[in-house]
Amino acid sequence: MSEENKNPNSENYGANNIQALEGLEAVRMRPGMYIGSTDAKGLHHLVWEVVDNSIDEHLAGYCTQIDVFIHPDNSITVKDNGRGIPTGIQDKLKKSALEIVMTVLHAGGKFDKDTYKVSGGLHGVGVSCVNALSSYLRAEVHREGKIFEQEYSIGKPLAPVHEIGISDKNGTIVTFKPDATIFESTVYEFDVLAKRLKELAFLNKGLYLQLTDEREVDEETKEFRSIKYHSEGGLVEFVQYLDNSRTALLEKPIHISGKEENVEIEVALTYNTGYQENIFSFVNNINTREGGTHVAGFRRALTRVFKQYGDDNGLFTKAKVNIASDDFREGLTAIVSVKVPEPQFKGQTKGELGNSEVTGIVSRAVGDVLKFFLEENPNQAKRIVEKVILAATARQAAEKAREMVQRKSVLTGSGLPGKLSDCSSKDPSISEVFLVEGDSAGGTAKQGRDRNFQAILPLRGKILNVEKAMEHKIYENEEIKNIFTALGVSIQVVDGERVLNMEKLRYHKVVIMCDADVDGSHITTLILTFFFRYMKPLIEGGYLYIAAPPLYRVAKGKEFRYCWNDDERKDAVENYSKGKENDTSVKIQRYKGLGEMNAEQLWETTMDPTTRILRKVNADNAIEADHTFSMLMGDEVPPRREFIEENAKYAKIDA
Ligand code: 0RA
Repeated sequence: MSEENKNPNSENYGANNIQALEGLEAVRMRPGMYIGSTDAKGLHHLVWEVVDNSIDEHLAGYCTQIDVFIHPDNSITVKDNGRGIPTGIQDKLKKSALEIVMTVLHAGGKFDKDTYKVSGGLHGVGVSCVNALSSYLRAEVHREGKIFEQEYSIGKPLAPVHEIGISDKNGTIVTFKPDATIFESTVYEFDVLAKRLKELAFLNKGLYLQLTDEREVDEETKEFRSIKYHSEGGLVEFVQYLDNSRTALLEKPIHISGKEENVEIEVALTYNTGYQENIFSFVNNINTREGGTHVAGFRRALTRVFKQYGDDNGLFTKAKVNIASDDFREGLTAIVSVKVPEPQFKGQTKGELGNSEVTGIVSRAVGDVLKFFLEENPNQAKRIVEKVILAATARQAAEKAREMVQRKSVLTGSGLPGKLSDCSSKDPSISEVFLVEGDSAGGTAKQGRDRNFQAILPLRGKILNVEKAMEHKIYENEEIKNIFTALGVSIQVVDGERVLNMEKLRYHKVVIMCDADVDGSHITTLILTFFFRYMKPLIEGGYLYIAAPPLYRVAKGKEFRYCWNDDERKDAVENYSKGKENDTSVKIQRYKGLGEMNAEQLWETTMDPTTRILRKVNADNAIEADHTFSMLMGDEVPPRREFIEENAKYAKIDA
């Protein structure tokens, strides 16, 4: 780009570049086609559509700060200090470029191949879609010393673009209110927005991001709830953050950056003493959950360079084990981020990069730096190689242990664990299994259940912490073996990778049922960690749930009510005492554990599909989930308890 073009005041960008393509009516007719869905996900997607444009301004070198506001009525403002959307009159349509960007589909206007775009990436449909799906939108542009404004309703301008003042700054401020007739829910979640903004801060080092929630005022400071994100270290800080409760094997993460054929590469990687592989990948700031050619290139380089290094130094022959490529990735945490001018996305959820040229480019860049690192840092190299050898040994032990479990379950006929009280139904789609904490609660659940479709599997006390255990230990653990065989799933090795075979899954609802106290939350988290690490497809399939037993029973005489939180309890007490203070005939029973309920109570509060509350577990944000589980179950103890208690309160009710 020439210097002249970089001047935000120049009209060189040319309002002419913006093409008119499609009407916004189509977007309102079929919103799902454009933003994926009209549920909470689609609602939040609107924010990313606008923020992505601001990020593009950052990538182009103009924007240093992005502020997002959630207003009390759940409208949103995104403010940036980029160049500002051009406002000049476009020759062809005889309209302001701003109006065209806001009202014409795919008129982002930035068809410059030298710059990378986030917008127009995965779902990228442009800000005009946000406009079409908003009952009200206002765009304010600071550019060329002036302030311009235009307002819209369901995508239609209420007046032409006009000047409303002067300004010595550049930037764009977009405020929109999602159309309540289109979205199932119009309530924004602070945490959802915060998580992605945090990720964007790591991915775009130097950029300042801030989220302010005007719906919530801090009681002490009297200020709005607000959070700021900024990272100078970028991806290096990102992997350090991900591994902050694990024990590092390297002094600091290895950082790789390079550019070839217009593809920009940035990678940060480190090793920890744990057993998990955590590679997260991005293309133009978009999380590629299914990986793709960039991840393939990264893995290829890792295997090639370490194998060469081990062979050259005779390290593997000495150890007398066969090394598989998996072994090079045990305890690895890495972020692979590429910027590709014209990314092709494929795969089920379009979360996989397809551009084949990227594999070689990433592989070369990563290989060169890694090779250099190993040569320069023999001590750290040795630590990694030792870890790889350990991984290979453990993998072979795990394969044996797994075979044993899986073969045994075939040999013993039905193969079902003795502890399982199965249901009569053999139809997985209507069958449920409750994983219950402790034998005694298990007994109550067994009495209380509807045996037609509800099975009970009691689990003894604390189950193994899989975050800290080696894989073979997991298959040797009695409780975990029972879970595998009861559910009817198995782990198989396909092309050297472990995959979960769910073809014979026996229940479409797997419900974790633990006490409603801190210990119970801890056990729930242990079980969740196990599912997250070893049965993720079960979570992704939407089969995993958490039961919510009530916390209180408030009674007066023969009348009573169950309460799931303090507000409900207060309501119930007020109701029964009818304003009378200290009414001693109102009795509050606090349930500390499932054991305090009898079978009938457990059924009506927690197991009866018509009255119970089940929370569906989802793994939407794998990055955040990984960090959470490593924090809860990993090496550093202190942050845990607090976190569990905090999150017990905020857990979402889904089903
Ligand atoms: C069209 C062209 C240019 C920038 C933008 C749109 C733009 C859109 C948004 C949406 C939110 N913030 C934004 N910032 C910029 C290029 C501008 C130029 O070449 O001067």
